[in-house]
Amino acid sequence: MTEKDLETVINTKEKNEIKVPPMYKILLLNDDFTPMDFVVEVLRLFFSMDREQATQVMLKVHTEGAAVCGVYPSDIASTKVNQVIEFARSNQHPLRCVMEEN
Ligand code: TYC
Repeated sequence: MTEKDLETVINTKEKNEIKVPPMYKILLLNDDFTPMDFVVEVLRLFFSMDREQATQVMLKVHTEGAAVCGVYPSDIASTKVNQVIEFARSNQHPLRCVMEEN
């Protein structure tokens, strides 16, 4: 194989490689005011958790300051963060929700 052939093979492989999209963790952050039951509802509604799992994640946020509630591609993650914040604000709660690259 000539050097040119090898270059073609490498370039073709690069083109054919499927790129995985960057993924983002969504975290809930603790505060002193948002009711525990409300956080459990958020986790059920926006992250499809059952009551048991939602309660565990809520308690992890409460005791450790933050917890991951899901991992998603950028557009889904930012939509969920906005939905959670909008839902919290419309119920007068200061709940914080952020995304960060995995
Ligand atoms: N610390 C809150 C309380 O004692 C409960 C809470 C849990 C708030 C998780 C926010 O993301 C949160 N009522």
